Amino acid sequence: MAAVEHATTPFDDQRPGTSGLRKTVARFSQPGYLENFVQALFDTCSELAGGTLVLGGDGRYYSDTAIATILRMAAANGVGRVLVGRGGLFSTPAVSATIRRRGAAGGILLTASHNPGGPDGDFGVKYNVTNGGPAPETVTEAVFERSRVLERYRIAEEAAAVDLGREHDTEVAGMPVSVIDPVADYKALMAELFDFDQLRALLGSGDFSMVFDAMHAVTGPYARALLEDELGAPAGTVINGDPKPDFGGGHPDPNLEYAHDLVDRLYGDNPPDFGAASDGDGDRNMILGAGFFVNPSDSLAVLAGHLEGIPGYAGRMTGVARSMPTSRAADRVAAAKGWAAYETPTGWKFFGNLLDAGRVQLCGEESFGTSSDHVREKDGLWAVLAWLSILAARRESVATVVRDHWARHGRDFYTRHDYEGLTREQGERIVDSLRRKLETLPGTRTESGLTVAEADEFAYTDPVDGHTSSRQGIRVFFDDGARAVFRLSGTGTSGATLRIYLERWAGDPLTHNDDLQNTLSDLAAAARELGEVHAITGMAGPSLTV
Ligand code: VG1
Ligand code: CO
Repeated sequence: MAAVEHATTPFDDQRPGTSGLRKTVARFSQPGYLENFVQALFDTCSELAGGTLVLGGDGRYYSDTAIATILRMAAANGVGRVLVGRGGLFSTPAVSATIRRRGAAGGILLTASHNPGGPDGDFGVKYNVTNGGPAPETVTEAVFERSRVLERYRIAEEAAAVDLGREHDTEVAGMPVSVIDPVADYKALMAELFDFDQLRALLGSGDFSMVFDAMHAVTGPYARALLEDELGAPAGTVINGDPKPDFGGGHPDPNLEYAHDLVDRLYGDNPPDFGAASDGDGDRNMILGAGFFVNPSDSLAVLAGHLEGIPGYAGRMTGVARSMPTSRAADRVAAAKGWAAYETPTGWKFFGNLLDAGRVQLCGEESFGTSSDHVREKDGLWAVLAWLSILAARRESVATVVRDHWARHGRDFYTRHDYEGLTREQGERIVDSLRRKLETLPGTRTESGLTVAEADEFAYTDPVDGHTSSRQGIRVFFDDGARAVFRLSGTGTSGATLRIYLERWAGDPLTHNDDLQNTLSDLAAAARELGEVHAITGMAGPSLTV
C-alpha cells in the first residue's frame, strides 16, 4: 500500500464540545482540517490499530467526501477493518449497538446532530469508544492536545472508491471494508428488549394511531423498518422518512418549534393518539399525545416509573441518571422505588461509566434525550418503543399517563429559555459575572419577588473513575424551591447560546394544568435579572423557548 505522509499545519480550534467536533462545512472543507482531526484521533486511540472501526452518520452534506477520506486514512493508519453503513448512513444509537454487538474497537460518527446541514450548514465528527459510547473527556482532551501539535497525517494514495450504495465486502488499499445494513443490528436489539407482539397488537388494534416524523434525517429507514414493516403500523406512519443531505432545508431538532409537520397533526383536527420525532442523527426524541406535549424531563420520569414492565428491564432496575439541568422529576421516582439517582454534567459521555458499572439502567437529558443500558448513546426510537409499550399496557392516552404521574409525584414545571446569536464575549460575560457573584447571591431579593437561597457552580466527580469536570453550569436555588440554571451551549459553531433552565415543583394537583410559561414567568424574570441578560445582550426575552 502506498501510504503517504502529508506535512500539515495544526489548527487551533479542534477541541471537541459537548458532543464531538462541530464546525461549519466551510471550515471542515478547508484543506487538511478533517484530515488533521482524524489523524489526531488515530494517534490518540491506539485501540483502532488492528481493530474494527464502525463508520457512518446522519447523511448530511459532506459525508461522502469525509467517508472516502477517512477510509483511506484508516487504511494508512493500520485499522484492521471498517464497517460502513449503506449509503454512509448510521444513526448514533445504531453505531453504538453495532460497536457493542460486533466487538468493534470504536466508531467514527459523521454528524452535527440537530444542527442544520447543507453546504451552508454544519458538519461534525464524533468518536465513540469500545463500550459504544461517546469518548470520555479524558480522550477528547487528549485528541485536542494531539491536534495542536500535529505535523503530518497518513493517507493511502491511489485507493479505489467504495460504492456505498450496496452491501458488499471490499477493500481499500488492502484494508477490508464491509458496507453493511445499518439497521439490522439495531432492529435485532430492539426485538430483545421489547414485546413486539404487544406492540403489534396496539398498532394493529384499529383504535390507535400514530405519526413518526423523521425530519428528513437518519431515522427514516429505522422507523420504517421497525414501526411499519415489523410492527404493522400502516404505510405513511413515518413522515419525512427519506434522509436528505440538507434535511429538506429544515432544522432537524425535534421540538415544538421545529417539528412543524408533526405538531400540525397532533394539534390539528382529528389528531392521532401518539406522535414522535427524532433529530438529525436519531438520538433525540420528542413525545406528543393528541394536543399534548410531554416535557422530556417528565418523559424520563414516566419511563422510570414503567420500565420494569418492559421485558428487557423486568426485575433489574437499580438506578437512574440525569444531566444536572434536567428537572428532578426522575429523582422522585427513583426515591419512591428505592433506586440510586445520579446528577451528571450535560452530555451523554458522562453517563458511560455509570452504565458500564451497572449503577444505572436509565438515563436522560432535558434536551430530548433518553436511553437505557442497551447502548451507550441516547436513543430516539428506543424512547418511542418504550412509550408505545406503556400505552400498549395501559391503553390510556398520553395525557392521562402524564397527569397520573403528576398526581402521584407532583409536577415539576419545567422550561428552557435559549438566548441565541450572542457573541462569545456576551455569553461569557453573563456566566463570568454570575460566577463572581456566587457568594453574595444568597439573600438577594429579585424584582419579581423571589429570594435566592443558595447558588453554586456545578462540578462533577465521576464516582467510577474519580475524574472531576468543573464549571458545568451556574445553579441558583430560590427559597420557594425553584431553581434556575445557566450554561453556555457547547454544540454551536459560531458565537454563543445562553441556556437558562427553569423549574419549580408543585404538589397541588389543582395547579397541574396551569399554563407552564405563566407559572414560571416570575422565575424567568428573576433569572434574567440576576444574569443581567438584558443589559449584556440587549435581548428582552429568549429567542427559543422549549
Ligand atoms: C446539547 C444539549 C445536550 C446534548 C447535546 C448533544 O448540548 O444541551 O443535553 O447532550 O446537545 O445532543 P449543548 O452543549 O448545546 O447544550 V445531540 O442530539 O446534538 O448529539
Ligand atoms: Co442528536
